[in-house]
Amino acid sequence: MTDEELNTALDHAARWLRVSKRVCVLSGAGVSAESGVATFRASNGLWEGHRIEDVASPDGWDRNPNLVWNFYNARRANVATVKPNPGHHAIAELEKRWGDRFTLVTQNVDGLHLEAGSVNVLEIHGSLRQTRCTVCGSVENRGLDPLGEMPECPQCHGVLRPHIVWFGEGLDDDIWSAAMVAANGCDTLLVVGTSAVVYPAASLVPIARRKGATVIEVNMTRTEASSSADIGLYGPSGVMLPKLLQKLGETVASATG
Ligand code: BV8
Ligand code: ZN
Repeated sequence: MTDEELNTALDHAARWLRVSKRVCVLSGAGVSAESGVATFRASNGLWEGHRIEDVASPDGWDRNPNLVWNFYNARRANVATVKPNPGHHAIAELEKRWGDRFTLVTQNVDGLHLEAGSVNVLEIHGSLRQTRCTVCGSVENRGLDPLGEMPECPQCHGVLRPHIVWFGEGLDDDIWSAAMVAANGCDTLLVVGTSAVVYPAASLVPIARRKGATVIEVNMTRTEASSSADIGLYGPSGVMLPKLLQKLGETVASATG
């Protein structure tokens, strides 16, 4: 995008946001990229030679739970060393403007939105910080300290698994219903840092659009969601979102100045 095209798109997005009553954000791995968290497609969907869909799946767990814990322990260790970036903070700032009329739906499991101060966050794919017991089902937040190989449930000594939605697993009904309510009810959907290829998360874009929401895409490149986007802000989300926030402030100032 030329500077002029970007400025026009930012003005357009800020003017629309200014009159929006309810805002929903759908975020993906791209929003954490500038924090140093690898995205899925940048690694061509591979981790140490394994297809992520093979490791992050019930079959992968049944085949080799140790390998799966190695995969998640490596990501937990990485996330423990990183911090939210200006893109996470800008989304937390946006939430402050709309309060309970703002919902962040994230596909990310790194918890960086929560660390940046976002409050109403739907972690539809779970969290690296949480484990679930495969026997008693207890879900615990264990932070990012090392859990070692094949951690056991303190209550019943059953094997713990990451409390993460794997490929081929259904999403939590209540969390997914809340995400759909947010997408159906918003008049602006910001789609940030996602390739929009994973379902049902990606379906939130057409769901919002069908209800007449304006879709603003923030990404480095065009994606599967681009054809549904009214406005595209193409550049790093850690740069684009703070610029959008600034424009929004200017819009407010100019409207009330
Ligand atoms: C289900 C947890 C049924 C794991 C994840 C064929 C066609 C369509 C669908 C399917 C199909 N075959 C199978 C399916 C269903 C499948 C699916 O969608 N597969 C895809 C791969 C085709 N979905 C499922 O299996 C779901 N479950 O359908 O179950 C069911 C129903 C009821 C009952 C029982 C069963 C479960 C999906 C959840 C899988 N778990 N995560 C983990 O994280 O370890 S998904 C995983 O992909 C991550 O959560 C990740 O967030 C997500 C999506 O990826 P993105 O976030 O978009 O990341 P990606 O790297 O792709 O893109 C990054 C983007 O950022 C890029 O666009 C890039 O340009 C941009 N970017 C980079 N840097 C920046 C940037 N943007 C801005 N700024 C930057 N600096
Ligand atoms: Zn247990």
